[in-house]
Amino acid sequence: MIQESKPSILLIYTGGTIGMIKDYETGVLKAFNFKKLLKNIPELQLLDCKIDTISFEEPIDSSNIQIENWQNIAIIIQQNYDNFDGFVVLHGSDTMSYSSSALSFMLENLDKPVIFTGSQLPIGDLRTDAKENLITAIQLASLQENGDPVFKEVCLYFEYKLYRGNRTTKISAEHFNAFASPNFPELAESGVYLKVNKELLLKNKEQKKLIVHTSFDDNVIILKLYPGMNKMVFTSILNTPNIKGIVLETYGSGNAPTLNWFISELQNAIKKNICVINVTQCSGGSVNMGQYETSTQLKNIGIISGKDITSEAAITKLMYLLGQKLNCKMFKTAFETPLRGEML
Ligand code: ASN
Repeated sequence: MIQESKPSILLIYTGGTIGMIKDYETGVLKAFNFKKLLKNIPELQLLDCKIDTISFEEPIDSSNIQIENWQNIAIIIQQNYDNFDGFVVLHGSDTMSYSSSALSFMLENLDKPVIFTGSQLPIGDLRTDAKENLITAIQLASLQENGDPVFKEVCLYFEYKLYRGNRTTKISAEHFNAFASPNFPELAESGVYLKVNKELLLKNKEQKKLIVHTSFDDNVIILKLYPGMNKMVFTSILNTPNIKGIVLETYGSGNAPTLNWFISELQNAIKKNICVINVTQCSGGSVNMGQYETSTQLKNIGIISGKDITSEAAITKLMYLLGQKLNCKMFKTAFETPLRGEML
């Protein structure tokens, strides 16, 4: 009889509340060495998989996350890709949606799960949400069908739900249910059974080889419109030295002021090859330029539609595509095309 080997999972610890401890002098939560903490979670021994861990040399609060950290995670996955069946990235919740979006663009042709998780309370806390998040994330990363991983994309698991990472946004600083995926249903739900919505999953049908893109361009900005924004402020932001891309958070279905100075400043930016992406500041729904008079000019001057993308996915996709050095026309087509299931 052939013995099926257990799935092997690599836990990548970057930091975040999950592994923090309280500094009793100041009362402040600080990142801690996770390998030591892992020894205190006996439940992990009971899981039907082999687990290895790797930790950032200096774990960080995710508010300190930088492009170099994303590159570091991508390289760890690349270097260990053939030796593991799945990857669980332990990460602070504050910027987890940005990081899971960034990694989704960095990892092309993924055919293994990369699941981000973390917690709202440290794993050592009596009422912690960390254990459930960690254990179920590992179980989901180990799920296989005929020896093939079920999830072949970058996901985010939190409070009983597995989401497509680049569709998520953090919605609460205090609820255990801290994330939402307003424009895309969850990929799986954990109850008495693990219920997987198979029809929603990304597939690597042609079984192409993993490509890791680590070149990101950080000459970008997210600019949220608000009534009362004056010309000086708007113009100076658009003229930031070296700026190459702007995610413009507009109203409703992609609407903005029709003021002459506003439109002509945007037009000047586009003439200077600055890519301007229209995303909605609503938490759900899509940009639809041309639906209202207040978005028609934006469409006509060549603003790129972010459709139903989140701001987190838009800014990371922008950094990724600028890193690919596409010409302006190709850039627009590429941005408006779903690359990793991040938009319609
Ligand atoms: N500040 C923490 C972080 O993002 C919050 C958390 O993990 N819940 O690293």
